[in-house]
Amino acid sequence: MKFNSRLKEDFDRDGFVLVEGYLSAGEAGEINDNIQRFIDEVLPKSPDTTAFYEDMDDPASIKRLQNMADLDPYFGELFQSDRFTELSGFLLADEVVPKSPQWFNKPARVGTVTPPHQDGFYFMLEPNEAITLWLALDYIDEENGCMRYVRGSHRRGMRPHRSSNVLGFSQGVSDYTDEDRDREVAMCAKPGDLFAHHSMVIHRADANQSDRRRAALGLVYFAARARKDEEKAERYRKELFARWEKEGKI
Ligand SMILES: O=C(O)CCC(=O)C(=O)O
Repeated sequence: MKFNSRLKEDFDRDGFVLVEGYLSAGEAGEINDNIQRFIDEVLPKSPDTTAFYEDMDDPASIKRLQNMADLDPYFGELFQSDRFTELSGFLLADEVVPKSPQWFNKPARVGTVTPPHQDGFYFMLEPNEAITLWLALDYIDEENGCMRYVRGSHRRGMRPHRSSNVLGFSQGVSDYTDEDRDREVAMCAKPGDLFAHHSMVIHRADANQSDRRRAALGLVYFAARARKDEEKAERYRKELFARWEKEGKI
């Protein structure tokens, strides 16, 4: 597949890029139908850790589905398809290793915030080179919790994170400032639009205050040159925490 070099320039400069209409509305609709099938048929037979809920007593309040590629061939194939691996490879300038697809939902009215974070904090890669393709499955705007990216933050290193009390996002940037807020770009989307974001870019989303659902599929790919070195990552993590503690940031 041939991609526009402008796309890569924007991604490298900003840490994220929007590709409008990457899938058609019909294709996004097919994914939505398969999410519903997964919820109705696969989820009841899957481990409890497959879904997180806003309210444990309300099965309609699912906020996250994970391990979908392992549990269902439709999502396995979608995730591995050239359509997504080639775009990820182009933007990361490398071969890519598919990691995991997740469904991110903010149910109407009850969907809670996504705290500001860098995905790379969870990934622990050396170098920290990975991408998330975030595929909008609904009309998404400021009212139902659109994504907000801090432009260029992927070039300014790993920020201190501390535990957030948001289920599903255990860590959030602990020193999020007005300067970060000033650099935020609120990104609206329609079904089929795709955001590609780098593992080091800070992003967050508000709660869903609307009567509409806000759902997206997040597909994560690691660059082949990125290694998950558990020992090194753990050492690095300890050093970071010691430094942040000294600086009074956590
Ligand atoms: O959908 C959201 O609110 C958050 C998704 C996210 O943090 C991610 O895809 O990295």
